[in-house]
Amino acid sequence: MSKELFEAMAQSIIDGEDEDAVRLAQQSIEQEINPLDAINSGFISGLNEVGEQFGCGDMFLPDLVLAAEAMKAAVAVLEPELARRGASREVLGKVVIGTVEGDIHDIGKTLVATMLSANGFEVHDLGTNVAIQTLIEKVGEVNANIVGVSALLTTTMVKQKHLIEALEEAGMRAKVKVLVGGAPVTRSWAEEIGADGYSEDAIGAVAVAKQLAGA
Ligand code: B1M
Repeated sequence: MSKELFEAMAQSIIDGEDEDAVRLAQQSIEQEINPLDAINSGFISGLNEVGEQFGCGDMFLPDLVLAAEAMKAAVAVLEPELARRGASREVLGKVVIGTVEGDIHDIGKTLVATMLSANGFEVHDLGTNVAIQTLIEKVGEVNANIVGVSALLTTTMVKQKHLIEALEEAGMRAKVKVLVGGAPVTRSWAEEIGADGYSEDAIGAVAVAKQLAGA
């Protein structure tokens, strides 16, 4: 019974059908299925499948965006139930994330934030056009392990470097790992500016974040 429900959950994400995802999440609550199992064995399987197909070029950006939205809708239904049961998911680490100042692109950053959240990170998404000082203050406030910064413009990627310099100046560099990404960002850029992690996509960002958090 659960197996069929989990398969339907995965399929709702692959199809990007947020109404189906919400209905199936509600159904799992009615059937008293552990919401952790619904997320991990059901919905995340679908999101991982979409990520893989996107990586191979078999699915495209609109599919990815719809899948991410369906995933968010399902998790929103399940999270109150998780809290009610006092069964909060194991938190792998705390991540503060945002798109750098001067840059309003948010589709990729939001995908990364959703994937991190879906995979067990506590994510504080500050949105787009985020000032370095705002990122640093949030890192201190929530005691984040990782700060993730996205940049989509060649003119704004330098802000990733400025963040690392500002963390050094604030004496916080040793306390937080810096993860960078975005279309113009490369591994060699990440190495050049002294970032701790780089990923070219959202699926890879989860793997890198797990490494950085020692999870
Ligand atoms: Co803009 N834009 N845009 N744009 N835009 C680009 C980036 C551009 C390459 C288009 C082009 O000219 N070919 C170009 C930049 C050129 C350059 O810098 N060399 C460009 C430009 C010039 C501009 C404006 C300046 C245009 C103008 O106004 N004259 C302007 C800038 C505004 C600003 O930010 N100040 C602008 C505006 C916009 C829109 C608002 C219209 C819109 C954004 C809407 C939104 O985000 N809500 C937009 C869009 C949609 C694009 C393109 C077409 C698509 C970006 C996107 O969402 N990709 C883009 C061209 C392109 O990339 N093909 C372009 C899909 C997304 C899933 O990928 O964001 O790369 P991406 O994220 C990936 C990875 O990069 C990685 O994982 C994600 C998922 O796999 N990743 C991370 C991302 N962040 C990560 C963080 C991590 C790890 C991995 O760790 C923290």
